Amino acid sequence: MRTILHVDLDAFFAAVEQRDHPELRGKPVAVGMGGTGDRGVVSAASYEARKFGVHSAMPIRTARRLCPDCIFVPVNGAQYQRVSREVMAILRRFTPLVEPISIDEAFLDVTASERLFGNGASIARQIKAAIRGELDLTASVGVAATKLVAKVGSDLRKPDGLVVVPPGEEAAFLAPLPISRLWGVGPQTAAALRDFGVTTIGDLAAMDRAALVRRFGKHGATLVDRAHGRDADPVDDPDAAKTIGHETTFDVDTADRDVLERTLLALSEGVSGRLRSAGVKARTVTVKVRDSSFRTVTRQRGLAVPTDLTEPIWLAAVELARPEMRGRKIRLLGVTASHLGEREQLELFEDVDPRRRHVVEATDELRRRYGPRAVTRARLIRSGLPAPFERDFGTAAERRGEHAADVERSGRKRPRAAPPPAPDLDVDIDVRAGQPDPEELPGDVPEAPEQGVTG
Ligand code: TTP
Ligand code: MG
Ligand code: MG
Repeated sequence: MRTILHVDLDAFFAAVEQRDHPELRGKPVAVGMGGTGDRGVVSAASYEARKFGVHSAMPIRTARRLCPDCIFVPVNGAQYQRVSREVMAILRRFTPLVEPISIDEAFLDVTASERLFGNGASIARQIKAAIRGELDLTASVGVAATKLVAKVGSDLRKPDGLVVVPPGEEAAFLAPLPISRLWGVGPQTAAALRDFGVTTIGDLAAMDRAALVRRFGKHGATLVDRAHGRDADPVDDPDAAKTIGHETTFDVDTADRDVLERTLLALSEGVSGRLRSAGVKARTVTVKVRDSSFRTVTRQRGLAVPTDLTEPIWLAAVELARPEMRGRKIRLLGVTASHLGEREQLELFEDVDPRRRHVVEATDELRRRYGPRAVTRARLIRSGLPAPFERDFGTAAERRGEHAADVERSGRKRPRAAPPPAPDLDVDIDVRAGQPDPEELPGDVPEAPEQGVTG
């Protein structure tokens, strides 16, 4: 039995602004992305502003209408990053097992710290006191035996909340809450569940597991587990060697450059998706090439800009692999990302086109809900190549340095075999139909994969 805390700062950006500018304290404040003019969007709203219905992601124009007295201030990203590091430093005093999941929140596994600092509830109170005393900010904390329940708990009594769910009481704690509180239940899943008469987490927990699996596939079983508060996901050990990799062995060794480069694309897609779901970016790409004589070469290089997108990883992989593949029949290819950066919302402040990121994240969400094959890159459709994700999101085995063994053992990636039968909710959406692929780099893509779609 573990003791896990989820800590999340209250109205983070707005609270930092109120702290740094005392004239804003006690007032309705909205921090605006893209400027504070009518074209901007609210990043964070102080709790005073929320009383008027102002919230994150709302157009500033709307916020101004709902709350004419609101004070709009521009985003100061560098300052929030600085404060975020100070928060994380406080958390690390209580355990080395701190897994930041965004700029203002983290999971902590304090199981081994309880003898030193007291039980989970006591550690939570000490953390809240330190954040208040040293940083003049408030945080809400959930304490439970699983990440899932701790996260629901921290959100329940905001601001300045503390919710402790004793072991064994997870299901009873979750039961009265609406299903939208559960991880992995977006608006569409919620609507589909309503067709079954499910509105609370308790309704979901009482559902027939087999019926949910018929309707939602494997995700259905996960949903039932989560509704009971069961979630085996451990807090990530920041000291563990971290890499995220995919590799595949061909059924028949091949020298076909088109197939090889498409395979690198599918592998890069899988790697980038898992980087995003882990909230990290990579600075190094490694390829592994094994030919028919079992000669195995690995080559690696750094990236100019850390990334969690497919194309930069793929371009690096192709560049590294090409000289090793030329004139050889290839048996195995692998792509691994390493030197992973901090799990912070770096993307809030970088200059990747937000529309591009938006589409990438929407695609991730579809895959999360409907399975790995729900969205397939146009260049991979009917190519018979492996789906980019054939494993569960968030599986951390590779990051513990077990990836080679793990993939070898599974032996299930068969690039030339027919794709597995689609689950009933599976739809192949050509993300490029009618619009440019937002993840595509203009003009700079290796040429082969556009041609000769097989199968
Ligand atoms: P959250 O923790 O989701 O929100 P919050 O801290 O503002 O409020 P709460 O008390 O409910 O936790 O997000 C942390 C920060 O991330 C938030 O202060 C601003 C930023 N952010 C955005 O820029 N856009 C968004 O859509 C969201 C949700 C957050
Ligand atoms: Mg917050
Ligand atoms: Mg947060």
